[in-house]
Amino acid sequence: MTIIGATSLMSSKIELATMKISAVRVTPIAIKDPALLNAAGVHEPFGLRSIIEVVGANGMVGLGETYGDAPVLDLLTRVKDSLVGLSAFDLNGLLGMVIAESKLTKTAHIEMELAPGSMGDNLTSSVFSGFEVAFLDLQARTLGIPLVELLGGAVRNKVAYSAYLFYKWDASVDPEYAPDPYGEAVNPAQIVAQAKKMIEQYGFESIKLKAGVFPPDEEADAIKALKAAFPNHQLRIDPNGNWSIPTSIRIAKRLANDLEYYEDPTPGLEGMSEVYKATGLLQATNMVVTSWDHLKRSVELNSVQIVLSDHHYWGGLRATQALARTCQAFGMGLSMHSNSHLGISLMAMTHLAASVHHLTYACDTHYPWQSDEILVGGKVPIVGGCVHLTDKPGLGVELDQAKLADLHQAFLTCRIRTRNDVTQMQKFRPDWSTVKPRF
Ligand code: GKR
Ligand code: MG
Repeated sequence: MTIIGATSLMSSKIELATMKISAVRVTPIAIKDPALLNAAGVHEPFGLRSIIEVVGANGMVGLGETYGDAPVLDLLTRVKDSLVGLSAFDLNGLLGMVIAESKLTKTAHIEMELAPGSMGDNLTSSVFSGFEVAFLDLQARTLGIPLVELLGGAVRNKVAYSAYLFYKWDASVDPEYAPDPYGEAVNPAQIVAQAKKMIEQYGFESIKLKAGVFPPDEEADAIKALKAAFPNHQLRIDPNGNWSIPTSIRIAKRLANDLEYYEDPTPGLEGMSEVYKATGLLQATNMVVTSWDHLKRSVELNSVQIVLSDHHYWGGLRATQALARTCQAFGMGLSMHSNSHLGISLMAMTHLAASVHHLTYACDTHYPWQSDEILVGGKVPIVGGCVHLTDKPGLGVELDQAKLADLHQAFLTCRIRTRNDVTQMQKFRPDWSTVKPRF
């Protein structure tokens, strides 16, 4: 009996060790996006994502999601076939292949910021992270365990997200935008109405206002109005580096007692450091610390006290765990950034956040702004402001192939190939240009 048990254990070990990738599919999709305003301009009517399916020799499929902009899609597409034959457990082999292929890439460096926080220099990480999540999902499905177990296990069984408010136009501004339930938000009263609607539906307990759009005092008035309407919620404001140092210091003084943290008020590590010295208000970033080099310099200058992690550009789930440890070592807090995304990314963010003790802030998510989904059963539920983990294997979600095909068709017919909020704004305001900081 013992001998049979040992033999079958050994053979299943061998099966796992030789569990090869038999196919990899990368499908670009376009998802409807509302006219959300930011420092760069306005969101286009579609956001781009890449959906990754990694098929194992056991027939199981691991899922991943990452950016869908042309440089990312190009590198994903060029790497994917070289992964066939690799062990689903060989994440270092995967990294080596992505790095090798990216060295052959001649992507022109993007000088202009196309959207706030768009990181042209994090291409390799954005591609690796999409595959890494799919590999980990396949590993976990093969083992019959939730993905979080591969990250060391869950330290919490639900992950809190924040209500991510945007100034926005009504869809009627252009027939290309699909109608959305929120309508226009261009003043404090409409921002409060947006928050009420979102919080009523999802139960969020923290609120983030995307700022850098209207004159800073009007945006500070919106925070004051939110504080009056939601006295017990944590509040954040994020002008995406669109305020000068004096403006940032002045607004910090107005909002000192209202904010949980001040996110990217002004450009650059040096600028952020000056604002912190003058105000003492905790500062967070997803713009000035997006690599290990930046982190080192930020520690030297004390520019930011909270890093917004994002596995899509920090190099995957495991690299983001390392970032968490590093932040902890330097006494820095950790939160989480997002860009327009669907449920596979949301679940990857959730499994990651559930595994990190140090992640004590509610995470950002654009998910309430997305009406499209490619998952069986539709959208991932957000209840009481949280996404709950389940005991389903892997990420815990399944792909609906018919919905994937529809959104791939949307990609084929939409004109967008790389996100550009600046040129989209120029459609409405021909004289619009990138000025940083604008206020
Ligand atoms: O979706 O407009 C947006 C955001 O401004 C996004 O581009 C940022 O990367 O959400 C991000 C942020 O926190 O800066
Ligand atoms: Mg930000």
